[in-house]
Amino acid sequence: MNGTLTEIFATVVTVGAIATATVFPLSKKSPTSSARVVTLTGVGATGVWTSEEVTGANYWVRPFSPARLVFRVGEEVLLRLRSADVLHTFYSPALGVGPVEVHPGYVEEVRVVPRHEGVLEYYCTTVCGDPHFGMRGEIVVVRDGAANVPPHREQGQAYWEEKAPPVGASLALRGQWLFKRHGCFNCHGEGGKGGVVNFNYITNTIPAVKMLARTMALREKDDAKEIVGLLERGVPLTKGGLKMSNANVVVAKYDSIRDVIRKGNPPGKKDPKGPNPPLEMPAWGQRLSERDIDAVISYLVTLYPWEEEEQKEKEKEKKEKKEEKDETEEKEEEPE
Ligand code: HEC
Ligand SMILES: [Cu+2]
Repeated sequence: MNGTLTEIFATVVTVGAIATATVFPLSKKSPTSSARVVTLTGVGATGVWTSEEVTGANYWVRPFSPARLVFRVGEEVLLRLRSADVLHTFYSPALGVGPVEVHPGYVEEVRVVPRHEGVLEYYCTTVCGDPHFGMRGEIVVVRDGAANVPPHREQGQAYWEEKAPPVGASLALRGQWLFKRHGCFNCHGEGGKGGVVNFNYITNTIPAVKMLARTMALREKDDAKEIVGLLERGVPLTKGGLKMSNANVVVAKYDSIRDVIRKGNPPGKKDPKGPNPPLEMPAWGQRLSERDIDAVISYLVTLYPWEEEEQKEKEKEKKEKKEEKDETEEKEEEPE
């Protein structure tokens, strides 16, 4: 596999238009003298795009650090995309590039001229192995003459090597491990807290799955406990088997959530004419057993912040009551 790296030759890609950058189709004679050449190599083994040189000799020897790219507004950059191992897809809708398939042994070239300052994310969008879901990076675009502040990106932990909990651990604990092990947190945030931006996605950020209890129509902590207990014992959830009064709704929601996890779900677009959001809920049916899917659901249901939400609810009620009172007082003051 590494031998192919010595036979690299260029291909030409023409990519479509653009949000913040201009992309030129390439002539065979590239690069032009003015463009700055930036090479990004996809490394599937550790899930990074790196600007270090990857060769057959060093591929197995050390991990490569994620690229820290800074472009300047108006600067012409020739992006050279390579793969060190397997097929990757480079996609940066924020930069107006891709998806571009990057096969090992080939170089894909894309010319970009950033038009605005900002932080532009890029991804691999072909599932290229367990580390795939951490395979993303940022390009910081700065004004010409601005200080060179590269993005600060920690080398991600090797989440796919996370040790499984001991035999006999609870189902929810297994779910917590699976959430980490399969890199779900890369899209849903640590502890499922959400906030991960998805370009041109209908709600801008990916759902906070720690709120799954609410999505499942669970109304109180005891309902959540009941569900987690039944799943732990492997009792199939049926509306007849649940104590809660809205059991039929809960069971329907549970079934549809299982389906989303099994089969995935394409993300809705905010602007229908815009690019596809880069982060898409994958189908896990091949990689998670039915029991594992229950494990993940158990874990997510235990994350719901009941006390916090109750407090918020109370404050909301108080505020509403106060507003009502103020309104009636105002009316009384009004002269007839
Ligand atoms: C590449 C990003 C990505 C990864 C990795 C990912 N998800 Fe998702 N997930 C999404 C997106 C985007 C959605 C919303 C899809 C939509 O708009 O319907 C979603 C939706 C969901 C939902 C439904 C949430 C709701 O409120 O309706 C659940 C549950 C879920 N994911 C669980 C998981 C689990 C468990 C894993 C890991 C095994 C995982 N996801 C990995 C992107 C991801
Ligand atoms: Cu990938």
